[in-house]
Amino acid sequence: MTQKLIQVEKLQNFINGKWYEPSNRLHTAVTNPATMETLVQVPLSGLEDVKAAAEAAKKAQKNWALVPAPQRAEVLFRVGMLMKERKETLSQLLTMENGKVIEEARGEVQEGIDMAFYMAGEGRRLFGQTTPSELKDKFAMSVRSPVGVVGIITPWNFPIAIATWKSFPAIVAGNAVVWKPATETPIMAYELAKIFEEAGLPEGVINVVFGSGSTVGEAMIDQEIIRVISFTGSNSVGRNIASKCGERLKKVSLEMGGKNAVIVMDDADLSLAVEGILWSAYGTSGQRCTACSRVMVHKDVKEELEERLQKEIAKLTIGNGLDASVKVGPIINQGGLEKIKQYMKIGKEEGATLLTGGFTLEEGEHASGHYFAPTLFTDVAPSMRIAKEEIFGPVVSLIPVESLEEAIEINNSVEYGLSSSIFTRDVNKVFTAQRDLDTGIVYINAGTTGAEIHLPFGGTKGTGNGHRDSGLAALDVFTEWKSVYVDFSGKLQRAQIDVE
Ligand code: UN1
Repeated sequence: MTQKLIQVEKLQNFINGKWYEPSNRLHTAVTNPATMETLVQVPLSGLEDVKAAAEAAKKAQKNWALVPAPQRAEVLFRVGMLMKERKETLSQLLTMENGKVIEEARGEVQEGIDMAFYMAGEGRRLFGQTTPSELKDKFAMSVRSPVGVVGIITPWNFPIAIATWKSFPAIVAGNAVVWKPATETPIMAYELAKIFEEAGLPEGVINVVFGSGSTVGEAMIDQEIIRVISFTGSNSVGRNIASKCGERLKKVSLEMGGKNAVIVMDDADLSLAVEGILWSAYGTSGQRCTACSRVMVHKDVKEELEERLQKEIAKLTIGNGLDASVKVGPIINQGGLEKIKQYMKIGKEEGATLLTGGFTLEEGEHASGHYFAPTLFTDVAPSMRIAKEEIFGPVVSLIPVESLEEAIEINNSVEYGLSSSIFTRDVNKVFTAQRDLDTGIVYINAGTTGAEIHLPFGGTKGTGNGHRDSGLAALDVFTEWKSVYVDFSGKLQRAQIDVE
């Protein structure tokens, strides 16, 4: 299957509408995390390639911004149609490079298709505002104007969806893009670049430079031409990007993880809660920013929830995501696996009770690949590191609570604020929770994952810096507000002075 789906051995950068070897000729291997087989070689580009991409973007952006937005949008409609036609191939490739199970890969590709049609529709809106002027015979309006050249840095855990969340609004708004995809998952970037090319996006409007964060990412920040950096990834990298962009007065939009909790009250539909926890905690092997990694459970239903979760976890099949019966795929790489193993030690040392899981799978079909068993700790105290830090694996901590107020306080006590959820049948608790949970996304009677693309995606505190991906909010990252005053009085009117 691999041979059939991947047609090239070495990926190339996509700059100014052409495919180039990186100028330093360096590459590294991309590995399927389920099998450890090499899929393709990805460039490890350098400064020269980033410069070339930024220059190409600058040149292309001038003309692209003059193309009427509804026509810019037509390209996105074609991109959406091509993605739809290739949905199955893209999904299989995504499973091969990322490891997520095929059903979830299809879901992710669908997210990208949805974003294409949503943002294409925006080409006929891109609404501004008209505002009455203080003065006679004067007209005032504010319009969205493209920022110019934007840089996007996308992660391996949602390599195609997050790329669409960032590049589509940037493109429809009249910007040109320099894009650094994660080196773990470059095939999605290669496929999307080919789709842009076939859809007729003018050369230079999107440029893909493969390589490491420390070289390509840093070089992007250093380019004066690039006026915005939109990043999704780890908190530590995000903070570094923010301070570098801060020094350079560069706009930066950050999306950095979570420690997302499900609250289960004593009046909850427990079967639904179990389903919600399983899906949002162990789906994608817990490698979502939105993954559930804490459950605050009311003490009256704690034992029952523990039993039911253990029973259902035992049924989860772990393996290669291309097998449709598999529910939990591999961990992205050895580094990710080591981090999860480290937290097993920490959890035990801190005194949490391990109910199930806590080990790697290395025998038989799991002999090659990075597999970790779905794990459940209980009697976890909110102060423990496993209850506070992002593990990015299939690990859940059950924290017993006595009231909704206590659950909300614990929810809000962590550094992150991306997603949260509550299972309850009490309408008063529902409204209290949606108001008081300090996260950018709140679910009622559903798990912590499953954000839809036409709503803002992002979070509070250590999750971000106040910006949002997706939804209309994404346009705020990639546009500047321009206030335009048209005086048709034929004389010089002085604002604030000639107001009589
Ligand atoms: C992420 O993990 O960074 O809401 C993105 C969700 C998906 C997107 C997750 N729609 O879980």
